[in-house]
Amino acid sequence: MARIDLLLLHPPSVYDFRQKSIMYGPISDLIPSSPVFEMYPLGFLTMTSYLEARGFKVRIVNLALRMMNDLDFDVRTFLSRLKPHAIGIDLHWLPHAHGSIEIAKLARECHPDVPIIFGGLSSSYFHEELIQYPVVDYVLRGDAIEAQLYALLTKLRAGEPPAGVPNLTWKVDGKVQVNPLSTTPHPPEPVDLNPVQMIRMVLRYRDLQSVLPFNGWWQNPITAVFTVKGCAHECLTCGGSRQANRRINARHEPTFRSPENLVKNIVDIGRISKGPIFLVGDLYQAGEDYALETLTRLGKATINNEIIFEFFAMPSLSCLQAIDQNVVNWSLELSPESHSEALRKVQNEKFFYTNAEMERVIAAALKLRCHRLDVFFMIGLPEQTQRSVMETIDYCEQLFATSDPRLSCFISPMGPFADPGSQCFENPEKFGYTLFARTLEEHRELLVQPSWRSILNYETTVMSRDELVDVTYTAAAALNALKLRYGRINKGRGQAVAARIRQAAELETRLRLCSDSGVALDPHELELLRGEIHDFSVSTVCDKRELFWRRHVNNFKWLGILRALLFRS
Ligand code: B12
Ligand code: SF4
Repeated sequence: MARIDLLLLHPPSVYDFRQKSIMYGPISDLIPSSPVFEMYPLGFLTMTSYLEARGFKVRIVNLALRMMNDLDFDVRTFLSRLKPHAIGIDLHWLPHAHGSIEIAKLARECHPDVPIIFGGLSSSYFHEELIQYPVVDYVLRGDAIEAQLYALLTKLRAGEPPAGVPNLTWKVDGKVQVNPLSTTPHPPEPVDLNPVQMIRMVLRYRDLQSVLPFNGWWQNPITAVFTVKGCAHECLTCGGSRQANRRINARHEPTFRSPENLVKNIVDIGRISKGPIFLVGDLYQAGEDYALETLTRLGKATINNEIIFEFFAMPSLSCLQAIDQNVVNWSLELSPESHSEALRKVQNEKFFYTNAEMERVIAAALKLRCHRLDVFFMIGLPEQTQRSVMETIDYCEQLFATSDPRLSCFISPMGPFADPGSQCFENPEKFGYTLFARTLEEHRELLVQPSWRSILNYETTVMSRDELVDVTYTAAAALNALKLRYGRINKGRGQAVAARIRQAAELETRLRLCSDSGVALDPHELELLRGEIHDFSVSTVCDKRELFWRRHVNNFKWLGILRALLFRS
């Protein structure tokens, strides 16, 4: 069996979701994952690239996806067949609070002497609580820890104590040690993400299933390329905002990838995949010169993949033209969060833009070659009422009426959790939030509640958890009806979504009544809900397929893959 120096495991949100009767709700409808949150962090790929380039053998296993795709997949049996020297588990997104610890327990059972390392944003935030779990040996804090992980693995291999490894929280004889955060955790050039390493990994371990990022990726092979570590913005609800990054990662300013390195990464992906490439982070955050240099390089590289740009602030019209001149196939994502300018201002005061400014950008993009323009709205904002949410849907109608079918709108609740480290989590009273969980353990308990209403870790002073749930389904049904009317979705799909929303809302109401009256749900219904992740929690605010781009008959460039394997590191 091929050597494994580091086994990277991605847990499901809840272990074992296949045995539990939980209605997760539409908490993942606007991302490719299901409510199991089976997508592993991009950082798995950067860590792999860094370590493999230095002689370590890394294997990624997406346990969440394996469990979803094969109901008989037994985690214990699978893990016990492997012989790793170290195990890494991500607790990056807080919704993995339950699954990550449970997977660590299984890993410990199978490999009592193998060190278990946790990492990711939520691990960093909760490091002092996390290290108290007996199954957690090390927590690596920070958002750019490739070098520190390499140092830790090297020490472990040599049998030396990791006293000098920056960013590490660990234990000596049960006593917690918190090594200081590195003063240079922010390499000017964030570590590359080499897609060829993934193919090598598949061949080395003869296991494709474990490396796939989410259910359906093979048919919709979207890839993401990050442009930045950290963020310049201060959105109140975001755990990756500037002040959250300061607090958790000691990252005071965002660090941008060089245009050269960024475009190289896009070109590398374009050589092997025809799928869309999502540029994570607003290119114009680093200034117009940075964006223009990136776009000029992209223009010279002649990429045919669809490139998806997101804007956090509204770009100038010349920015849009620069995209159009240099990128053949492009799409745009905007997240105004609400139609209400007042609410938008509360959410992100510094980079506020008006509806009129956004509408000018929309009109200009649609006059150019922009293939698709998605506008995202959110439920659960500070000061947002039920009425305001429904007015957002009215605004969507306005956008539909004045734009062509390349524009679509989406709305979803902030969920399941308000992000730790965000301002609304750190100062809930100030921003009108009530939190139902603060610690890691409290979040673990929330995750196994029977319905998403009681899983939400927050409500606002103007919308209770019940109201957040109710308005989500009402708004989703109204938006879906608009999409049908304005031809954004075909009749069959639109009607199916409407039926799913009705069914989900009815079940949620029954669960609520049972919970409020202390009566158990009908055993037959409980059994129907056991292991259920699709019928009541997927495509219940929009059809999941609306998220994906057009497919190719053949999504991959096999010759390019072969060439990359033969000639590149
Ligand atoms: C891009 C992005 C996404 C992409 C996913 C990309 C991906 N596969 O990683 C999409 C849009 C799909 C997404 C979805 C979600 N996201 Co998101 N996302 C981001 C964003 C904007 C950037 C993250 C990024 O590019 N990181 C760069 C990569 C290279 O680094 P990394 O993955 O973080 O990995 C490094 C470290 O974290 C660490 N690390 C990570 N894992 C491990 C494991 C071990 C063992 C070790 C040692 C280290 C380690 O080391 C890595 C290398 O240095 C951040 C906001 C921000 N400004 O950071 C939000 C953010 C991370 N997302 C967040 C959330 C809540 C979600 C969702 C739960 C939202 C939802 N309900 O749908 C889902 C979960 C998806 C899933 N797992 O299935 C929150 C997390 C808050 C929290 N503490 O829980 C953030 C902070 C802000 C936000 N609200 O969007 N997201
Ligand atoms: S939500 Fe706001 S703060 Fe968070 S990553 Fe996006 S722009 Fe930055």
